[in-house]
Amino acid sequence: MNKIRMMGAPTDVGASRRGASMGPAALRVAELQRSLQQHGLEVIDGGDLGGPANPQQPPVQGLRHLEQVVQWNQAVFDAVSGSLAEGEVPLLMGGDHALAVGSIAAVARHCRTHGKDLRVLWLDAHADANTSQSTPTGNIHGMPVACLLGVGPDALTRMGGQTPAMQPQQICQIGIRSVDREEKRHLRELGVRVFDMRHIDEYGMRATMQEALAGMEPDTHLHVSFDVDFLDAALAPGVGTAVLGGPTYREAQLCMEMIADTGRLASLDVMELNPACDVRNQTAEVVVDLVESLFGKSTLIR
Ligand code: HAR
Ligand code: MN
Ligand code: MN
Ligand code: MN
Repeated sequence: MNKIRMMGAPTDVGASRRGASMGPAALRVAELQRSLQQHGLEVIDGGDLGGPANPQQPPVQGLRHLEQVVQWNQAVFDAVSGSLAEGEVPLLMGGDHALAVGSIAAVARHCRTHGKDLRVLWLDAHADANTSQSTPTGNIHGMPVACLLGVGPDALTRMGGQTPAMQPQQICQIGIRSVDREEKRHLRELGVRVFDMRHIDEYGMRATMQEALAGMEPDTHLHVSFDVDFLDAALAPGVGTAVLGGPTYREAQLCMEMIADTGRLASLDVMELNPACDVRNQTAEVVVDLVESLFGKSTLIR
């Protein structure tokens, strides 16, 4: 595994509930860096990116804080691009999930210029495929998947230089259990592969992940966008939009371990951790534990 570079994006401008801006600090308190280093990984903490404050304004034409979301995404895009160019594995610590636009646009551009096959795994309770028309909240953290597939405000859809940044076949969603009505139609039209909780209930996490990870090539760059609310709300209360009925601790571990086993993980987002909603930083600790597995903890002791 190449050198991992942690980078914090302490903002919640894409959400309406405040607190995801404290996510990077909570991950550092839970010793993310040292925990990964314990497994022999080379990890540096590049500190936090900068951006505008949260103005706490209502949405304008279905979009809350578009200007601030764009500025933060530009900072993320530049930092992730720089890290990939150095041959590193960027580990983005959110911050709200709207920042996945900058992160994944950078990864997609890197893959285009290096002839790599991009695959994105979107671990989330939500599909994040709303538009300014379909959104019930105006919160842009409910829109990054649509933006990456070319539907959304120009400043976000054009972030990586090519629109759309990726094709629907390149993304696969897991753990989904909260989708808005119009968003559902939109997902179907786009043709995004969704392994929702019903699928995991019926087939189990093992078969689900086997399907989701099938067809990996030697030149595949696997990006994982991990929204912490993917996890069951009882296990991970420290998120702004918790949803019951998510993966248990063991199911989440297996998910991470199977990703690690592919040996293709090359960039990661850890998003939506909200210490203001947490209890004694327990969610951050669970996340650190899972991220260790994602980078091969259990493989090392096998
Ligand atoms: N679908 C809802 C909306 O668009 C909530 C989605 C945002 N929540 C997240 N993203 N944490 O995964 O407002
Ligand atoms: Mn999300
Ligand atoms: Mn979510
Ligand atoms: Mn790469």
